[in-house]
Amino acid sequence: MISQNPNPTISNLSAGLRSVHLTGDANPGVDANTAPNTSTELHHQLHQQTAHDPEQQNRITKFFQNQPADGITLFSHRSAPNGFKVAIILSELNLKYQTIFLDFNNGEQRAPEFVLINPNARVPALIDHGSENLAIWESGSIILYLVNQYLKETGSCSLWSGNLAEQSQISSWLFFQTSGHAPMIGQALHFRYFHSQSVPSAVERYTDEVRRVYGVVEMALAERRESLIMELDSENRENYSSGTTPMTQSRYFDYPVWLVGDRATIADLSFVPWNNVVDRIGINLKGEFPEVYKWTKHMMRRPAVIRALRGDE
Ligand SMILES: N[C@@H](CCC(=O)N[C@@H](CS)C(=O)NCC(=O)O)C(=O)O
Repeated sequence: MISQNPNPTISNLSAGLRSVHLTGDANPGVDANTAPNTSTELHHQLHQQTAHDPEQQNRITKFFQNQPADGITLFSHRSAPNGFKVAIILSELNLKYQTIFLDFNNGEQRAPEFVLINPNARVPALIDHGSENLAIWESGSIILYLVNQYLKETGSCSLWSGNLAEQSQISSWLFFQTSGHAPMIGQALHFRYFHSQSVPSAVERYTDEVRRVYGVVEMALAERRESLIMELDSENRENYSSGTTPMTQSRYFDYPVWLVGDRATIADLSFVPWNNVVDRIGINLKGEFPEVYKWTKHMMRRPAVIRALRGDE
């Protein structure tokens, strides 16, 4: 059950993007030669890789020994776009939650208690304490849980839909974001900034793939724009159709358009934190993907998005 939580933030650790291994192996200490054969060995290895600072390890252990009776805990990281993706949805739904920002430098994401709730040892993960400490991992799955629960409890959810056909349209974009958009930017960042060797072909391959993904989104938004202008700017419709007046002159040219329906949904909002860092791989949204740029700007102006990106709960 989703409910209000008065607890304050537990931690405010900051590590910065340079310390984030966006794309490294989930368990970098486990290689093919030393891979464990049994769950006991695996458990032992995970213990070995946990925080070197005992106080920090205590922090995670203590939390799991004495979990809140109600409310939501989000496990995130100060520089993790996938964590902010979930924070944006929590904030948009106006849910009370606390964030534990894990310290990757100290291996907190591999603390045994954390790995029990997220076998992939990454953020985000979320615990719904009011639902018998139900633990959910993978950003897309967490987002779907939150909107479905909200819909069930309140009877409507503008970020989602009660209609199966619309749900499937929204899910298509959400899955495209989590499987195509985020990982490709993650890989491009990795090969540009963190990889041990310079591999220009990998930088090029992943940056091109991000551009391809943005091309898909740009095309979809441009189609929505055209339909919107044709519908709302009816007195100029003929001129737009014949090409005598460019659509850029329409007063609806900067009007918000959305991937599904006529409102922002989780399909749109899931893209925000990654759009926010894409300039670091040399992509200029404003110049290269103008509809994506306008769409991102509209979302970045939403008070709930501003709160979430600031780290306010
Ligand atoms: N598919 C996962 C990706 C999670 C992920 O890669 N998280 C990164 C931060 S954005 C992480 O936890 N990295 C820590 C590490 O690699 O150890 C999701 O969408 O939740």
